[in-house]
Amino acid sequence: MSFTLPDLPYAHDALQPYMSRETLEYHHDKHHLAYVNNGNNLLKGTEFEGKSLEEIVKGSYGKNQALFNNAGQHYNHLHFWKWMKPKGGGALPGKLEKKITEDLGSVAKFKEDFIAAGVGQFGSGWAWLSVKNGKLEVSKTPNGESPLVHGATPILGVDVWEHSYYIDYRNRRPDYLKAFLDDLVNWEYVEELYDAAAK
Ligand code: MN3
Repeated sequence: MSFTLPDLPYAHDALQPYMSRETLEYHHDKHHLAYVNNGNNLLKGTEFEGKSLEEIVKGSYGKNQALFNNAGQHYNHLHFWKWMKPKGGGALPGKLEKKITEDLGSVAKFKEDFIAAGVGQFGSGWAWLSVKNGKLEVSKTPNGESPLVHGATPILGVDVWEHSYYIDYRNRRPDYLKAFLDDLVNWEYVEELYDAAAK
């Protein structure tokens, strides 16, 4: 399959003041579009044409770095837009809260560890909550990598590339991560992905 840029599931200014219209205009309309266009060019003539996005990401990892970078970032951003919503954050759905408490100690401890993963990622990358062998885990990855290539299923991720926060937060990556968790996350979508991964 070829890659296509989806519309944002909300208006460009709908996440203000936590993420500005300008950030989304650059991040979605330009950065994500570039991954889509570059990915489509790099996909042509490879063994991965006709495969699903997940198959392309996993198959190109460690084999075709340029294709992996763009396909991986396309996969990450497809979810990233849906991991946020206007008036996001707030209380977690019950089933997800219970699982986080069981596997990671408490919601507060999870948030602390997730922020630490994002702050601790040196340079560009992502922080994650994923399901591996039935258990939740927090991790970080460089560049366009995701837990998908490490045998896990991502259910929440945050982009810590500077293009994701520098217009709004400058160098304050911890403040961006806190706002992401407290005011932007679409927890219903996270629970939906957890349910699908737990099946
Ligand atoms: Mn990005």
